[in-house]
Amino acid sequence: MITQKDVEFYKDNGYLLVKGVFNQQEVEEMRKAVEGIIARAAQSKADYNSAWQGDFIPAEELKKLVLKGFHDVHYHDASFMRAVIHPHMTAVLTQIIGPNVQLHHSKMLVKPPENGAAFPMHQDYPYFPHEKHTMLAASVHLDHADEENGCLRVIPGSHRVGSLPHVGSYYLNHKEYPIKEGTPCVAEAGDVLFFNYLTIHGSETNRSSRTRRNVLFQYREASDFPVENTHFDWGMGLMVSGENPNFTKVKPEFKII
Ligand SMILES: O=C(O)CCC(=O)C(=O)O
Repeated sequence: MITQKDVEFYKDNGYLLVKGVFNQQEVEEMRKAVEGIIARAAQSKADYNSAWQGDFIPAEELKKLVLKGFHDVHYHDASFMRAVIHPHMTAVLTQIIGPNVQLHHSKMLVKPPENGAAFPMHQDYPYFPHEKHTMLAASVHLDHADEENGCLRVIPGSHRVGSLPHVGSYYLNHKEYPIKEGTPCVAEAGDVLFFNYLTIHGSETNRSSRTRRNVLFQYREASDFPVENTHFDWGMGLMVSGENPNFTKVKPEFKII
């Protein structure tokens, strides 16, 4: 799926856009699954607005922004589980992470037209710090994403700077790191943007008349352990590729609620 040059690009820049990881039919299946989650959430009155809060946008504007965000999507619909372990996906992951790859968590991010919420620039590292920094996001595009509908933006090479102080541990100072200065990653439905959890990224408001739907899977190398007891999601540690050299070290505990 990718060449050695792509692997070098990822190592140098901290991100890689891979075209055509999923075909039209697979994209359609995931779009339907996203709609299903939104419909069931509305029915069960669990339909929260997950838009980021903070001073990175004027308060009046922030009030209008909407984000449909749900975690653990592979527990909502089987199409996402198929995507998590899709052979095209694992082909890329094993080249940029190594033979043994685990899922950390999954989520969906739907930015509705006109007022789809922005993401201030941030690193994912403070949310789930790990020892070896192998953690990366694979953001699966379910729509064409461009500057108008708030595509992902990255700061190439920023993963090499290490972890930076975040405002209230959520995002970077927006005056120092304005969203618009990130490199826009224009993508088609079916493309996947891979980026390391130290790579600075974010996205602008969706001001277009088009929805921007993404599903995001976080993966890590199987012997890369968390350094803090934070951010536990269902399915954390599922083997996506290879074998688990340390299975005795981790035992998930579940509580039925
Ligand atoms: O999808 C986006 O626009 C941003 C997602 C993001 O920054 C995140 O989930 O950490």
